[in-house]
Amino acid sequence: MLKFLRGLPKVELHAHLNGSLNTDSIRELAEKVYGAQTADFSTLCEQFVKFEKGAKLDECFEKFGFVHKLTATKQGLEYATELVIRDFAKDHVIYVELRTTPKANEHMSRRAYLQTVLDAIKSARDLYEIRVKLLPSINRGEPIEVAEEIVALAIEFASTEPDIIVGIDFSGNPNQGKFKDFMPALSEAKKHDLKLALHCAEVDNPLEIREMIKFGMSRCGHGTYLTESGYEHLKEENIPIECCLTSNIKSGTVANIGVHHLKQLMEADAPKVLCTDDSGVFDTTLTDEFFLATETFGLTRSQCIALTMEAVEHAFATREEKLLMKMQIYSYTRRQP
Ligand code: 6MZ
Repeated sequence: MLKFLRGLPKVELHAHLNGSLNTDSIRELAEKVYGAQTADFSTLCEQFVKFEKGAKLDECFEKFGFVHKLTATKQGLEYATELVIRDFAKDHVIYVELRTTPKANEHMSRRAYLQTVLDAIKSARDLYEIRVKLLPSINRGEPIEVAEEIVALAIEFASTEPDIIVGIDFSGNPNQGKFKDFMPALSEAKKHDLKLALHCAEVDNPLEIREMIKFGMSRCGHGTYLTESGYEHLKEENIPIECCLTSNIKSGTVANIGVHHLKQLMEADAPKVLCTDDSGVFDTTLTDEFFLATETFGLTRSQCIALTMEAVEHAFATREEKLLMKMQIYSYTRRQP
């Protein structure tokens, strides 16, 4: 099964750029861009992927600071983007939607950040067999004005790069900020035909969950704390839940893998996609996530193929791109014993 899953052409729809650098790539990045590494750095890397049992979601967010230091320069960000794309391609991911919050610092403006990631995506297209799209992220822990700037940049960049910039992600620590405050910025993005991928119900916040469902979205990130009626509504609207198994377990938002809502979604034949979230921070790959699903819920090969096809269906890709991906998957499965 593992061999089959490794080779299976997969589609990744929920991957945060700075969370997707695995430890080896972090080392590579640090060595290439910042010179030889010290023993202290290796210890830091080990701590990066270490999660104590019962870790809290807040602790995950502290981990990103480590990578953010490495991607704070144009050169670091550019190389990190290439490494992330390379690592997904290595795992036979044929399509990835990366999401990232443009950050401003002494080296870069938010515009320069976005341009750097965009340029790195364009260069990587010639190097790896993978299609890459980009969703600029709004970090809910930051001020509304920053969200407005990010949406304005996304709209502007999407007008020249509509093949790459396809939507907006709403993420960040769900214990910070209020969704309601970001609604005008998100409405603006929607008005300009950008798709919305919202982190929704990652924590138990019934009022906010209701607001988000009413507001609408193209895809729902995590959906852990949705109520029955929430699940039913998403199913009726054909809105998939981006299920990130390892992320949910390690960050403690789902008690154990046996009770993960993927099972419920499979049984209800509701829309869902398997994703990694932060393959670096959570030390996983999309193959690992599929394998975990097969081991835990007894998914068959056909169910895994159906899941990867479902991801194609929910990708923010064109009809032609979807057709090509389906053909690739079909051709792989036909060659299997
Ligand atoms: C919510 C998350 C997340 O943007 O610097 N991020 N937001 N829930 C999660 N579940 C664990 N995992 C990552 O990538 C890292 C950023 O993505 C968001 C956080 O804002 C984090 O700082 P970028 O590329």
